[in-house]
Amino acid sequence: MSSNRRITPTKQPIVARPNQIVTIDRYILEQQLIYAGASGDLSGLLYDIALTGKMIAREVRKAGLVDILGNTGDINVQGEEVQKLDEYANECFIKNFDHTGRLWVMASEEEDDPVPIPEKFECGTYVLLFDPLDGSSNIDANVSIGSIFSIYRRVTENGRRGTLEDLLRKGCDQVAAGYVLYGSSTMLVYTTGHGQVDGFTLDPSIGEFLLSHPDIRIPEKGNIYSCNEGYRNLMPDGTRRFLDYLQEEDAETGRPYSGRYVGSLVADVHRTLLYGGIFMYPATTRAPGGKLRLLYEANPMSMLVEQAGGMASTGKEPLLELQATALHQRVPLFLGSKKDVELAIEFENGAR
Ligand code: AFP
Repeated sequence: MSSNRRITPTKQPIVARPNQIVTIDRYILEQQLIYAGASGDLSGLLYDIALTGKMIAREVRKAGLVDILGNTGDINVQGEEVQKLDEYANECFIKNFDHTGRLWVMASEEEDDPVPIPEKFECGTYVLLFDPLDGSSNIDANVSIGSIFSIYRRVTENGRRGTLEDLLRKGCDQVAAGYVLYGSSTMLVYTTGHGQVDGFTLDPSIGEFLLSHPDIRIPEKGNIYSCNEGYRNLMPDGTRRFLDYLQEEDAETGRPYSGRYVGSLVADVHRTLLYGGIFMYPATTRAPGGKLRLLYEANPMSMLVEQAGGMASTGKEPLLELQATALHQRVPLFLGSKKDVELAIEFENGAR
């Protein structure tokens, strides 16, 4: 059987009832049981994401203590070298996944080239792409940051290891995607498709992610826009006219919209998923291809938003239909509530 197959559910997904405590382990296991014939490898990858998120969260929580615990390069009290957080997060992903036997190849936003599975370990059928610590320029200001991941089935079958061909894909081929948000609490939000997006909050006292946001649905229309308006003069005409439109007063269409921009994609997308509205990072004259990375940022976030009932676009075409041609390719991104993104596209295309 081709490893690129999609398994369809044979039972209805479980929906947690209020006041029920559901750990992420139990949830993943129960979700797996509704897919007859599932190998358990995807479940295993999700467990490993949860573990990696907890390990990174532990270090992020200590970030403000750097002057007390030691600076990057220092030797800490355990005799270990203090690492930069983004380097730690990258290493954490690689070390937690390279030996599991579930992956064919990996790619990290922090690495120039694909990350192969070492010869000494078994390979599997899945492909993992990740941004280990997105928004890291915010760390010192104690602003929310996050890790983002994207999972595919491999397309090459031959040889012992995956290749670039397994990594350069369309977002619509993803089998799972999600993020871990290191905010006022640590949350893991993921989807494996089928119109289901779930959020889990880490209870630090027991070290478990608990189901806190089952079946997240994004409102069809919101009243918040999220965009770095510092670059307004560098943006295309259509984007500037769209911003003008959102800022006009019109009670019937709920304008003006409120502006919210953290500058940390995970935080901005998380708010957009929960409250609705639109997040946009358009092309600018300084970054004509956009700033955000297609494979590590735009694709996984777009899958999440679309599975929650929203929409994602480059401004010209459906984002998830874009064929990647380079590992670190950038792309303009518009995502959020369906009606808001549709409107943005009309402005981008000059229809308004
Ligand atoms: P850093 O990882 O350098 O902080 O970049 C964060 C990011 O990739 C993404 O998380 C934000 O949405 C976006 O860049 C912010 O970019 P601007 O600073 O240009 O608004």
